[in-house]
Amino acid sequence: MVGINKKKINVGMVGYKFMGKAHSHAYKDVGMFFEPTADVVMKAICGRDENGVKEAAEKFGWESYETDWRKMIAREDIDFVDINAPSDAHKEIALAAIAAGKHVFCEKPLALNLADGREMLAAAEKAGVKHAVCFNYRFLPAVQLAKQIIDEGRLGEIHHYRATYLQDWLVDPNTPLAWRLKKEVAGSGAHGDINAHSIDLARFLIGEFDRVVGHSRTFVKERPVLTGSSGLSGTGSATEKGEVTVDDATGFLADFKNGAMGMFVASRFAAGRKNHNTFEIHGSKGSIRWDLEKLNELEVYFREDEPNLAGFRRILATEPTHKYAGNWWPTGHIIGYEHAFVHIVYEFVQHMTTNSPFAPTFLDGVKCQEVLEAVDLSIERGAWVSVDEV
Ligand code: SOE
Repeated sequence: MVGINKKKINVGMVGYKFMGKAHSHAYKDVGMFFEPTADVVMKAICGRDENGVKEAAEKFGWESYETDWRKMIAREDIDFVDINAPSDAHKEIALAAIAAGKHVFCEKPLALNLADGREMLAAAEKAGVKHAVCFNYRFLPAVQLAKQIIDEGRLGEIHHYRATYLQDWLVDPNTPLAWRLKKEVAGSGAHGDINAHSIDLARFLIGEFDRVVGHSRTFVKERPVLTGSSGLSGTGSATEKGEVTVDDATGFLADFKNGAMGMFVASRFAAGRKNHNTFEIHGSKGSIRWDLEKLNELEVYFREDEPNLAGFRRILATEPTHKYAGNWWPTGHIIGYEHAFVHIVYEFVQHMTTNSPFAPTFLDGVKCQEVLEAVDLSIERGAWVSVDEV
């Protein structure tokens, strides 16, 4: 609840497109459904195009706007900086915010590459500011339940971890060359954008990676040059084409430090799959399966069940006992994609204001980047690569 005498924490946000909207929504909702120790004040939103950022400020409910992020960071009324601009901007903005003593909330992947991510982590740790990477899917009630089941040992020893993150927005060769298809802006393609989520979920749920081996494809090597952006892709030129410099799909095998075997596939060419983020885990005592497209549900199988009654059961994670669920609606009144952002914002506000434990930090961003780069190296070498090597 917004309280008259409650402490305030002021956010300045860089970026106002897809993630900018998701984050703005989270800042608006967090005080209505949760009781953070400080009210988040949406102080300033920043973007290069004045008309665009002004319109976003009005529509999303920001108090002011800036067209220069340096100016926004320098403002004394900004306590923390939210970075959801394209990936090539993360490092410069984060380092400037950290140097100004501001806390940082950064979209994933943390950086264009591992070296940059490590630099960001070192700077944040040295300055003693709080830092977060927006791996939002950890914060869904069903995913939290999966973590609880595993931590309680109910799956026993983990044997298999299988993750898919499948989209199809590039299967049309005329989909234009958006920033996500340029290595210098995005770092990598499906790998850094969506395998990054699967890697983070795997680390969250079952622990660290040991070694990896991957393969990757760019199915369409040239696409129409972007003429206007909207949503993920935008509109393209009828005549001019440009080179795609990232992967369309990357898959890899993994061994985990706990002995589990992993399989991961990320693709933007999986016709019919829109945002199919799944994991399935098999242990000595049972299995669990989750799918973002049914995000409130967790399928669970326990081997100890009576044989004639055993089978996968579907748990609807909307009970007040399921983490975060009780803050929303009565049982069975499901939540959606945007709510995970509210939950991560809530946890980060608590972390900034009360020093409560928090993850994922820049350290998790770096750990994820290590796995991403180990996979890239394995593709280059055509051999397994130990994650400790990168
Ligand atoms: C685009 O592929 C994208 O929006 C990702 O960038 C997000 O992180 C993911 O949650 C959904 O897909």
